[in-house]
Amino acid sequence: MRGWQGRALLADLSSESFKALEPDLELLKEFMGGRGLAVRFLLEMLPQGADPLSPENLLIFATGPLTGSPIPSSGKMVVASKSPLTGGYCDGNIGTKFAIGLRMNGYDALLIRGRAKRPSVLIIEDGRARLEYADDLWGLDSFSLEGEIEERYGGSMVGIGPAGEKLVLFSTIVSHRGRSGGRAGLGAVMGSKLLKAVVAVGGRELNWPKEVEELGSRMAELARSNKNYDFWMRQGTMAVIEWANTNSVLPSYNFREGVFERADDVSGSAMERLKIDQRGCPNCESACGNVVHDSEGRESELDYENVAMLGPNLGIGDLREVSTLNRLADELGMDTISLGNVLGFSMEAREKGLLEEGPEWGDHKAAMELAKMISAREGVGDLLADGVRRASERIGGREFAMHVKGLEVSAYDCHIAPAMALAYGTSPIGAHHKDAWVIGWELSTNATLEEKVDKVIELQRIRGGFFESAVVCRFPWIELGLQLELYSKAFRAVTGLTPDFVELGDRIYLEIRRFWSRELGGLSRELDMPPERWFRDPLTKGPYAGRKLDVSIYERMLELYYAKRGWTG
Ligand code: PTT
Ligand code: SF4
Repeated sequence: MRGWQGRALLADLSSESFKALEPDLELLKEFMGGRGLAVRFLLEMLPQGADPLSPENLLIFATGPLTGSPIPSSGKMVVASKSPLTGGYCDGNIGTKFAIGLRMNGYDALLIRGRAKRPSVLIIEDGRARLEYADDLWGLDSFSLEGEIEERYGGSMVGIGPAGEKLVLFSTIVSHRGRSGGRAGLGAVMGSKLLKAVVAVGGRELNWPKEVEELGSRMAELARSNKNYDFWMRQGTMAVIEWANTNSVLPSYNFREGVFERADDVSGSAMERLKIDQRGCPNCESACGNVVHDSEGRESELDYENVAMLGPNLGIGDLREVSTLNRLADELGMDTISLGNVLGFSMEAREKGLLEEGPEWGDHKAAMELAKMISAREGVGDLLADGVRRASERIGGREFAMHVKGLEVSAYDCHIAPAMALAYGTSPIGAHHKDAWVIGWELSTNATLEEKVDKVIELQRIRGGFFESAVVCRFPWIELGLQLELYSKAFRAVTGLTPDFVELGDRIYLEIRRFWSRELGGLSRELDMPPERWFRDPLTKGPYAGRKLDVSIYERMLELYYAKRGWTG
C-alpha cells in the first residue's frame, strides 16, 4: 500500500488491550489521512450521542501520506475527537515529532478509547503498545512533563497539562514545549481517559522514493529563495499584528474594536527586539516559532493568534506581559485563543456588573491569577473553564460571548469582514480561522458577495481538505510561494495517486457536517451564525468607526453558501 503504513492502532485503556486495524485501501484513497480518516473513524466507531468525556469517546491521532516525508514542513499530525466544548466535531493540527514516531512504528493513526484505571502513559515501542501507570506525572505542567518523559522513555510525545486533567473545556494537547492542538477541549478528552501522555519510541526509519527526496529538496530550495523568506524567518505570523491593526480587524477589548492603541508595542517589530531564538515543527526549514523571554525571564513562543488574543483583546500592551500569559497557557495546556476570549468576556462581564470579581482591562497579573483558577477549576474559574457560551448562559452576556457553535472566535474581528464571518460560521469545528483564512483577500478586493462565497469554499477545499488530510503544513504554500501543483506532484510521487482536491474537500466537509448533525440531532441556520456583537455594536474607533456587520448581507451569503454546497440550512 504505497504511501500508507496501512495500519491504525486501536488502544482500549479500560481493558488495556491493543489491536491493529487495517483500513480499507478504498477508504484511504477516498479520505487520504488526517482529518479525512479521523472523521470516518468517528462516524463508524463512535456510538451516536456518546458523552465526549466518557470512556466511549474516541481520541484520534492521524497522520497523512506526506507526514514525515522530505516535503517541506511535514512534521504535522491531526488530532480529532468529539468535542466536550461544542458537542460536535473537533480537530487540530499539531507539529510534533510524535507524528513521525507513530509512522515509524508502522501506524498511520492511533485511536484511543476507554479510561485507564489510574493516571497513565501509553507507550508505543517498535510497533507494540503498552500502558504504564504514572501517578507521579499527574499534575505536572506540560514543560516539566516533557522533560520527565524524555528522561524516562526518550522518543517523542504528546501530552496534557493540568487544564486537561481538570477537564477544562478548551484544554489542548501539547508537544515540543509550545506546540498545541485541539482547541475545542481535546486536552480534556485525553484527561478524561486519565492519559497524561502518549510516547512513540523506536520503529523503522521511513523510506521515500528518490523522486520524493528530489522534489522535497527542490521545494525547500524554492521556499528559501522566495522573496518573503527572510521576513518570514524574522517575524513569522507576528507580522499580522501590524496588518490587522492597520485594517481594523485586530480584536481589542473583547472584539469591541478592531484597532488597539498600543498595537506597535506588541507588533512583529516589537517582538524582533525581544527575540532570542527561533523554533519550529520537525522537518521544517522555515521554522516560524518566535521565542522571547517573558517578564519572568522564561522562554515563550509567540504567534499572531496568541499575542492578539492575550494582548489587545484584553487591553494588554506590554509584549513581555503578553508572553508571560502565553507561556502560562502552554504550561497549563489551554488554548490561547479561547483563553483570550474567556478572559476578555470576564473583563467585560465585570465591567457590566455580571461578575463581582476578576481582572480589569489591561491587568495582566489578575489575568494570570484567573487563568490559574480556570485551570484548577477554582471559584469563578470553574464557570469560565466551560467556555464563553456556557458562562454567558449562566450569568448573562450572550450579546458579547464571542463564539460559533460554542468554540471561541480566532483573532480576526469581523465588523467589516462578512466573508471572514462566513468562514467562522461554516468552519467545521466552530469559530476557527484555519480552513478559510479569507480575510487577507477580502480586505484587498471589491469582489461581489457571490465571489466572496466562492472564495470561502475554495479555501475550505484546499486548506481544510487537502492540507488537513495529506497531512503537511500549509504555511510554505501560503507564505513562501510553493504552488499547489508541487503538492499534487508530491502526493503522486508518494502514493501513485492523483487527488482531486475539490472532490476530496467536499467529501470531507460532507462527512463532518453529517457528524455534527448526527450528534446535535440536526442542524439549524442559527448554528452557522457569527456572534451577535458584530451585528449589534458598531466600531467606535479607527478608520471604520460606525461600521458593523449587516445581518441581511450575511444571511444572503449563507444562503448562497448552502446552495453552492447543496446543503439545506
Ligand atoms: C491552532 C491554533 C493556532 S493557529 C494558534 S497560533 W496560528 C494558537 N497556538 C497556541 C499555542 O501556541 N499554545 C496554546 N496553548 N494554544 C494555542 N492555541 C492556538 O491554536 C501551529 C501553526 C500555526 S500557528 C498555524 S496558524 C498553522 N496551522 C496549520 C493548520 O491548521 N493546518 C496545517 N496543515 N498547517 C498549519 N500550519 C500552521 O501551524 P490547532 P502547532 Mg496548532 C504555542 O493546532 O488546534 O489547529 O490550533 O499546531 O504545531 O502549534 O502549529 O497563527
Ligand atoms: Fe511548523 Fe511553522 Fe514550520 Fe509550519 S512553518 S511546519 S507551523 S514551524
